[in-house]
Amino acid sequence: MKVKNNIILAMDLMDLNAAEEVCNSVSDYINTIKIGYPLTLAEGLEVVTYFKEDLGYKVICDYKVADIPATNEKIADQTFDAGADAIICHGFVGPDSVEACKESAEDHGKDVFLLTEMSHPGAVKFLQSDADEIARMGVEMGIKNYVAPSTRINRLAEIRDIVGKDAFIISPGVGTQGGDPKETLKYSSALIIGRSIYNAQDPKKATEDILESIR
Ligand code: NUP
Repeated sequence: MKVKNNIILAMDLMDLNAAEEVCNSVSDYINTIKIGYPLTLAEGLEVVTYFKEDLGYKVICDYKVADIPATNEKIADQTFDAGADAIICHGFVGPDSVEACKESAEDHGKDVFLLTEMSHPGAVKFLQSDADEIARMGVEMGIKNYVAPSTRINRLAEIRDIVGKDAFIISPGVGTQGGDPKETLKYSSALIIGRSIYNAQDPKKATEDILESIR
């Protein structure tokens, strides 16, 4: 996946007009939007179609799919049918569940991202101890795209080591959660940034400042 300026906007505003306004204000710099449950549940799955078809963005659906294979398949199929370019699925559910998302992605000619370790403090309690194994599973399964945290650079570096230099890693946790954009891009292919942009007084200026900091 090619991401303009290596920045993905996490659009977690829950009002479509407000979301569109922010996206438009940064569209000189950002062409890839991550849509998760907040906006989808507030405004419906049609937002995916709207951002993809009407506004022309690449859309990654952050649905952290984590169910049995049969249900994962249904979730992924609907997400891709709505127009998503990619879906994020959890790895801790195991290879059969991940395979269901991967097959759906392949059937639709789209991408799957495997979530390894999460960025928030609580991820240390359970997920961290299995994150390397999750990444290894992804490699064995032939998965090319990963999500790994910018808030723990040492863990991001380890996950990069496991998935290899050609894998595409996208990293949340930049800005509000404490991750540094430039450090993160030493190991990651693209940054996922939400509140630091959409909650800024001037989202365009906030984006320009981040771009400046990673030059
Ligand atoms: O480990 C993860 N951490 C994380 O923050 C995996 C994620 N998918 N996210 C998402 O990235 C989170 O749900 C939000 O949409 C975005 C980060 O937003 P912000 O902290 O920049 O506002």
